[in-house]
Amino acid sequence: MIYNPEYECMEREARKKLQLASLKNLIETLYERVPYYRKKMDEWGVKSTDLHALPDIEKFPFTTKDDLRELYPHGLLACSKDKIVEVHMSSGTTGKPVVNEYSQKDIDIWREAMARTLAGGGCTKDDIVQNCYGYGLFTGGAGVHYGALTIGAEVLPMSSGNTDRQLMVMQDFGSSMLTCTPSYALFMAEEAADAKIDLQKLPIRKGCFGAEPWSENMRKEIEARYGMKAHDIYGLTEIIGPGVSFECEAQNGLHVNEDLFYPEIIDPETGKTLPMGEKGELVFTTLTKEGTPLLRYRTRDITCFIDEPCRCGRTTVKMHRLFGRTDDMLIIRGVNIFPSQIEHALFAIEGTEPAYLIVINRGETRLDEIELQVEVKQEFFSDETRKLEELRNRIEGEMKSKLQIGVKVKLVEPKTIERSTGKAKRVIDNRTI
Ligand code: DLL
Repeated sequence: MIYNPEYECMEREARKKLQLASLKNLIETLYERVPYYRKKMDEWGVKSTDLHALPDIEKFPFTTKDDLRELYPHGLLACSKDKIVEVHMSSGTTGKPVVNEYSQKDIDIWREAMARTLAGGGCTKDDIVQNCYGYGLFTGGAGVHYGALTIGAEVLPMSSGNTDRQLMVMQDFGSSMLTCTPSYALFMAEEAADAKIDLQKLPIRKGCFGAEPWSENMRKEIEARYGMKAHDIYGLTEIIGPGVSFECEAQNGLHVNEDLFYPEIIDPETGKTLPMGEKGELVFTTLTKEGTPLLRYRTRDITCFIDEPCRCGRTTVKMHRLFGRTDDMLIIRGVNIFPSQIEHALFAIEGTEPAYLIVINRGETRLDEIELQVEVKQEFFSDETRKLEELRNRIEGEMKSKLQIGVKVKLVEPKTIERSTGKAKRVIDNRTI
């Protein structure tokens, strides 16, 4: 279902005109109201009058996560403080959190963006949405909640965790749509299997998953276990939360809500815009936000645009599911490795469970070593050790051929790797430089 055909299926040239007008307006507002942007634009020697066509955006300065941290908590506010009605934050692993301060207009934008997102995943007013994204400062819970209400669906505001209760509610209230991180969806499925709950027999038929990296194989696993269609949804606190881009029924790339968020892909080293289709860092400008609008925000997420007509009828550009982040790239003995590559290779191997942990140590010889802990099916532990040995060798062989570097594999019993009800932690880096 397309929630807002007028904007989602808009003729492309008309959308470009709209984007240009919004962008001019935004730049003027930022220059007038946010001292930080005024200073930066003055330093770069650019004014809103320098924007004649969309590609002129390249003349304007970027905003980075470090800028946001430095300006914590209110340094990027572009409207009067009394207009703010809600605040969300994301903490990350280091430093001050990044903040998004929403005016009522921003909440309305978010509702719209999330209604489109959930509709892309098949949500209608007849659905019962079991929302297991965390409620609180995290944007997942509130974002899905607003979107579902906007569509007119029923929401079960579960938040994350308490899996027994999640499964009870899922059965007793007949949830038809699930929203949570993909790793939590799989964890719930494992718990359901242990409790002899047959998910296939429940009405749960669709899901919108995101907030962390996941792979095509993980999608297949979720779809098979629940008997559902699983859709990827993307967003970040700084821009709006979830609702920036989402998959439609084609499940082949995520449509960007382009009339609200202007996307660019740049070379992370040089900052130059890359030609259509090339992989690089995703950058967003919020076109209509009022509270904390951002100009050319560098997300550190790596993807590419897919610029081909989509069978769903939406005309918005699509982004490929994320390949990784500029900052989660591991450099092991000079080789660049993304955790997503490890996951991809692992999921193709029969016998492994969808839980793994990458541990990086600096070995005795001062060389970096990757230990990959992988859960395997219980039967491998009850069978002869030869089978375990064979599986371990297979995984090690596969990793070597895919990553061009040796990985030590440790097979562990099911459920020994710690599960998260929110974003999964996949890497432990024990190196001290
Ligand atoms: O994770 C917003 C969100 C909530 C998105 C619920 C989808 C569903 P943050 O906590 O600020 O916001 O984290 C944003 O998470 O820059 C990506 O690196 C990662 N991320 C978000 N969605 C996806 C996805 C929310 N679908 C950061 N695939 C982003 C891979 C994702 N990574």
